[in-house]
Amino acid sequence: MGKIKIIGEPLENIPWQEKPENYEGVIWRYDKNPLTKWNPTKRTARIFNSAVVPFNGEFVGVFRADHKDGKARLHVGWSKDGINWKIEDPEIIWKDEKGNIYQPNYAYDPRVVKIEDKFYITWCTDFYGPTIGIGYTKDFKEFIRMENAFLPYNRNGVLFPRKINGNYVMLSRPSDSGHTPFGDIFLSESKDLIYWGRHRRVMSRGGSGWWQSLKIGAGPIPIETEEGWLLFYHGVVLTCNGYVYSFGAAILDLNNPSRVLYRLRDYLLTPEMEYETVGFVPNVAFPCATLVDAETGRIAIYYGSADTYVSLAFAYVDEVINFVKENSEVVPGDKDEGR
Ligand code: BMA
Repeated sequence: MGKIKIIGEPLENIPWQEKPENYEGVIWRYDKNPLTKWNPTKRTARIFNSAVVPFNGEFVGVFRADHKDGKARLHVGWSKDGINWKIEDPEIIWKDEKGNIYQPNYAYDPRVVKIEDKFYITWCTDFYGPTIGIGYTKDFKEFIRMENAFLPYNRNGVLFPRKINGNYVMLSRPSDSGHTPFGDIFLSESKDLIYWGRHRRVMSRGGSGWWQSLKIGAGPIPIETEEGWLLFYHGVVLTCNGYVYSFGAAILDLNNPSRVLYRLRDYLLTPEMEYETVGFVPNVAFPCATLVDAETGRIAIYYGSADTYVSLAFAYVDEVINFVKENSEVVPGDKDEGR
């Protein structure tokens, strides 16, 4: 049993592999990565940056699937073990709350979270440029799309798994219409998931760690722990060969998550393996989901690799939190409320 507790449900069948012997890091990769291959379904070329949740004793996911026309769309996938996935070939069809088709032009980098009786999905959608789309499902068969959460341009919309002080809370990363060469993580609140306000800056790029010097963006749904919200996030550095995406972690205040308590100076995982360094976009490790077992403190992290594959890594919550605390460097202003 981990010393620092996750506040949440047990997940006995969490996909899991023990840490390799003599391994020094706090995150280790699944030794049979990647979980998906090139051309995984008839109409899709690559499936990566995707989100999974427990469902009826098994697992379901919303997958980012780039079709053979090069455009990103969302597909549902099913799995008994969280490792072997059967991904549907047709994309998700969205309807609005009146039942009319409301299909995004493109859709990518989904996150999924269960709040009360619904699974909410946020993704990067086309609204005269990229911004945050939001919708929900109860059964992963019918999908209701709500009004777009934010104005363009924005990406990496990530909901907290419960209301905080009576409001829904969403992290996001204001951006530009292209391959944004800047970016900090902000937070917005809402009473109804329609009207958003009380915007705060959570954390900014930079610090002495170059891996997060260009931009940062929230990754999976934050994990509630006794020590605060554990947030895995991606950080980007610009090299002579383009952007390199790594990921790290931060701990946010439980009652006021715009305050960063601790934040890693060094990355947790950076592209090293061939399935991370070689692919459609080389050198990308982009986490979008975790499964957590509150009983044992186990965390399974799903991350997109090289914009080509879904990959999996593992960690124990107490090891990650202790590592973040021991190697923390909070960038000026991150500890503040940010208003
Ligand atoms: C970002 C997003 C991600 C992608 C990354 C690297 O802007 O589009 O989906 O993984 O670039 O290409």
